[in-house]
Amino acid sequence: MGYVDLKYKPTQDDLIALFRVEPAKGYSVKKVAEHIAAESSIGTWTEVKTMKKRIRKLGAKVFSIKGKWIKVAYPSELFERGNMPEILSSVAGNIFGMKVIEKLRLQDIQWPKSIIKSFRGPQFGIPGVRRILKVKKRPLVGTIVKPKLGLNEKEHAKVAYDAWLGGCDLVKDDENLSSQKFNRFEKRVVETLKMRDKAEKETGERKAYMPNITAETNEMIKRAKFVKKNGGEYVMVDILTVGWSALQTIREITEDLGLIIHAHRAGHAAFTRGYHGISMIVVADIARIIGVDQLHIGTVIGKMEGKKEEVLEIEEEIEHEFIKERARKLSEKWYGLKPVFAVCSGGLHPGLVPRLLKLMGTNIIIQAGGGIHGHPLGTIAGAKAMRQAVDASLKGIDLREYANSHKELKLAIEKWGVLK
Ligand code: CAP
Ligand code: MG
Repeated sequence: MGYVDLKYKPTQDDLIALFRVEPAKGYSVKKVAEHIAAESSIGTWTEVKTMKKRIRKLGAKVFSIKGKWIKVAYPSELFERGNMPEILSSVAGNIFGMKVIEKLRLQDIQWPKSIIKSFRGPQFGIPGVRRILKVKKRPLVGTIVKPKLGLNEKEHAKVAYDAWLGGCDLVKDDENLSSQKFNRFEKRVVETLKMRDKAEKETGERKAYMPNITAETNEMIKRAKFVKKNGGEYVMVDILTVGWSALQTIREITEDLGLIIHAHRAGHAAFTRGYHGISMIVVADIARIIGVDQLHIGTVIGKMEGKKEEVLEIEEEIEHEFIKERARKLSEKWYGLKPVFAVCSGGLHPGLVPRLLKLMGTNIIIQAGGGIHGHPLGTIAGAKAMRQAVDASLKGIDLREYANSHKELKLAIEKWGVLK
């Protein structure tokens, strides 16, 4: 059955996938495109006698082949509304394992309104988070409690308190901290929220704690309810290790509980790097559609890989209402989905702030773990130095000059330098 139809014009209601294809030896891109469209919609490796005329209409259509890049249109009735796992089992399932493919990368998806509207989308997004934290315009400053594992609940809470005292708006658990023997979830939440309240009173600023609820789904529901009961406003979830189905459940629960979702992407680089896998753009799409409020997207200049063009594309994908079509990028309409806060984190320190803001703009969350707790004078000074770096950048003052009258920043720059 022909799945390649270069004359096909996709309808508004089709889901469109953009793939980069490296065929196995002896196969053309066109031949492989045929296999991809078949296997990800209604076909298999051979014609079947059970096929019916009406079913053929459901077949995916390859409507564009340009070099290694193909576009495939899927009738949206192939997909169950509100069921992200099933959608991905189709467009991001068996096809990666087919022998006819050397490498395959799912680069982007254009989602039809009927599918987008079958999910909740972000409850708060950027405007809601800014309203709750009472920070209108400047970038939010956050930290991750370090060492990432090993502190007990009270030590954890004290590090958080110092970070808030020094000027952090947000403090999060690290991605691999859940409820270990040395730091139980419930006790940590109670102790850390107590410190949050203390820091709010002493600074007069809103402060927020993002406890990591990553666990088996029923356990995550319990932990989210515990956070709410104890006056928390956020949950943090490692969205890839918990899985899309669990994230959908957490989004349902947070709707009733009114909790902000901070999405960590630990594990993404197992399949978002290089030419075989799924791009971070697609991960960002899915996260926004299901409805996270904040998402780690990279820093370009920190310790994690992520080229400038890609990180900026991810920021555009999660913040804008319309995305224009361009090379290696499908257009997108988000039909009113709230913008998701871009979280820039990983290897950051005060000396990188000016360049980061120049690259990413100021409507972001800047997170520094080592870059705060590694400050020569400790956490409070580290948080102060981050805020001083943000203030200097927003005022357009050179960091080294600003450091002359801000000792915490001066010490940070002496230790880690400044990226012009
Ligand atoms: C950063 C971090 C974050 C990374 C994740 C870490 O700590 O807590 O998990 O930012 O990377 O554990 O590395 P540092 P990404 O500030 O000490 O580097 O945001 O790219 O997903
Ligand atoms: Mg971490």
